[in-house]
Amino acid sequence: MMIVVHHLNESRSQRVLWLLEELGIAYDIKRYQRDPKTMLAPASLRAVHPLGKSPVVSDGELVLAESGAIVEYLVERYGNGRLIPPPGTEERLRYRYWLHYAEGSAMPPLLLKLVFDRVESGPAPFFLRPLVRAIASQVKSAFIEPQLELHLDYLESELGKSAWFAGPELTAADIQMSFPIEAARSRAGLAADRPYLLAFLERIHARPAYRRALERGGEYALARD
Ligand SMILES: N[C@@H](CCC(=O)N[C@@H](CS)C(=O)NCC(=O)O)C(=O)O
Repeated sequence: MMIVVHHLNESRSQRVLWLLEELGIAYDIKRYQRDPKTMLAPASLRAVHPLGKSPVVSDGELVLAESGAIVEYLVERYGNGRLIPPPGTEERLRYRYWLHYAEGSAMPPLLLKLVFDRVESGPAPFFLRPLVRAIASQVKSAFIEPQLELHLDYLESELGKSAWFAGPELTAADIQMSFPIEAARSRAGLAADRPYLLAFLERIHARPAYRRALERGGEYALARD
């Protein structure tokens, strides 16, 4: 029985491919293409999971969604202790923290940024356009951008303390954290004053397993330097 990754182009499922490559697990990819206008996943993904969001992984009869849950499942079921700190250690707590933080705390302001950038530059009836733009720009500068700065400053200082998020070794929490950091670079820009974040991206992008996952996954502009 083969693991199948239901993979949407330019999406969070890229990091599941990376994890599978790091663990050396065989898998198949079923591809889904975003609608170029709305960027939404095709309806066919809803046949696999009711939300129709990527990643979804099937392993025999089991169908799993939500990238954090998928990462935990794969590491527990197939990892043999790899990519996870030993139980009872401080690193294990940090591992769990970052695994949750990536989707629970880092992604919401990044998603808001994406949405409000689109509202700001998207179509609107001409008589409303100045108003729509002013509101979007106000929400961004008063709320979204300061929140993003807060998170990026925090991540920068955390990576200044240890090489990887949970400690001195790469863990699956780094794989989970890669998406918000790649998205931050592409949506908000990471300047030279965030050297630890930039070095993190360079280090992960140089890993053979990351490169193999990119080759198999295809289109993923977020990794482009
Ligand atoms: N928190 C979920 C988010 C899933 C999610 O929103 N996936 C995006 C891809 S990055 C998606 O499928 N978007 C297309 C859509 O919503 O139709 C996870 O980590 O799995």
